[in-house]
Amino acid sequence: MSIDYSQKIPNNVNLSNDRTLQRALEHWQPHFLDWWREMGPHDFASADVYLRTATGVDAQGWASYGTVKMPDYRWGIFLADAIPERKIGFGDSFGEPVWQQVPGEFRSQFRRLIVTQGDTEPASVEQQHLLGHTCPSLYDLRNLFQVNVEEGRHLWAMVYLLHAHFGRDGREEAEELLARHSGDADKPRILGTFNEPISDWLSFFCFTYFTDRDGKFQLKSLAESSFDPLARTCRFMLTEEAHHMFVGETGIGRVVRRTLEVMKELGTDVAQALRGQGVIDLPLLQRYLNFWFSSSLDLFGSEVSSNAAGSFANGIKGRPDETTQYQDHVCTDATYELPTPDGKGGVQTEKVSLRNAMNEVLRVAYVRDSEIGLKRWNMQIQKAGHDFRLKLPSTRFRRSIGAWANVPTDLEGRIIAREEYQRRLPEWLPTPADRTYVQSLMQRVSTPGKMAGWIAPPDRGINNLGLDYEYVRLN
Ligand code: BYC
Repeated sequence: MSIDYSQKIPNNVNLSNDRTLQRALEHWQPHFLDWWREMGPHDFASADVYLRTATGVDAQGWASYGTVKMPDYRWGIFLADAIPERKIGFGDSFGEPVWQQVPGEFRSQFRRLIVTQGDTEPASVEQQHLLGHTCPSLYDLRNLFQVNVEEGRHLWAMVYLLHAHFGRDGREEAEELLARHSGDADKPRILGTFNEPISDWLSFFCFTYFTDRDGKFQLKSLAESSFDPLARTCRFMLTEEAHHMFVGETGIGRVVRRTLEVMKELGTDVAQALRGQGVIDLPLLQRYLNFWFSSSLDLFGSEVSSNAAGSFANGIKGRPDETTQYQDHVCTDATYELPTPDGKGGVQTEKVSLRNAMNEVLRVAYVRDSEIGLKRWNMQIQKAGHDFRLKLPSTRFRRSIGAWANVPTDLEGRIIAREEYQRRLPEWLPTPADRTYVQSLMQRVSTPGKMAGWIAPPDRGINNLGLDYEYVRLN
């Protein structure tokens, strides 16, 4: 179904046929806009931004480009087309018809997942609130804003489900999604990573590479859900998510390219010399990768989780690509072997039910996917003739959730003494001096076609436009 843009809330869910729901969402809309003005991109309300907006939900017609002021962006409710006769793809009700309404017995589980998903979307916009002031180019500024408005739309996607399917509780949860704030001492966002500040663009690129990739895997597993409106919503969100990860992967790739250029010019890889020329030395980049990767790993939850088992059994949340990637969709007898700390400084192998290990199954798929960018960046480094290689730390490193939470390990995942861990952290994570240095590079570049000195230009512009196009008119 095509998207109706003539309505106050653009949608392809026939909102005008359900006056009660329409009124409830129209009541929430000004609250959302107030939140956007206060917590969204700071100071850019009057800027003209070259943005894409969804016009249809099919593969071809979903993006149309044009210049928009962000507060006028057409946030709306877009579900991917229904798959006729769709059947439940996993769990105890495998093969039965999917649900158009939430079954009463699973209501609170669904609500919890939808709220958790919804909470991350505005959280990320809040984290990036001030970033526009220090953009390395207008191209990057536009990409930041594209990501921000789409995260805003993803919030709409979850709020629609809450309003349409969870009655009064859902409406209250929708208000709460605007009341919690990233990093707030009293009312923080639900998941840890979404309370980390993103005050520099290196963090932004790491976040869009690693944390948006968690989004990809969580959305893929919710896209398998037996609750069809949730599945359809997530399928459409995934098309938008791909661009966010592109921003991260190419952003880090451009940082690497620029650093390699200066390493060649100077004939050195000495950090101090490179910092003298205003670029990001590769060990510093590695420390940022360690920080954001380890933080994002926690977003998958515990390795052994009865919540995850329940979600799988009840058809609420499947595995990414459940239908195409797996033979056994019920997993009643299957087991999974997990390496866990034995409490005596060693590692043991625990055999658990596969259903209980679903969070870990997702995490393993995520780690594999995260390797792809590293291969590309390392290829650049190798081609430039350097031995240095970027590497993902072990999934045991610096964990706060799950079996490895608070177990001191090195980057290879070897358990070490806590004292050694504390002493060596400055080798592994950004130091205050690293952060100060990166912050010192964050100066706004807003001349069309110009780039900050710490990042190479992208290979191409947006939608076949040149790099010197004025992607944001600052007015
Ligand atoms: N921080 O059984 P457990 C995205 C809580 S990113 C704090 O281990 P479970 C995006 C958990 O909530 C994708 N708390 O795990 C990216 C539970 O608390 P309650 C976001 C945590 O429940 C960039 C307790 O610990 N989507 O879209 O199986 C920009 C025990 O939980 C954390 C989703 O996450 C943590 N890291 O699964 C914008 C999908 N981890 O309820 C957007 C929806 C766990 O007992 N969420 N806890 O008080 C889920 O599927 C699940 O809630 C989780 C955890 C995967 C998060």
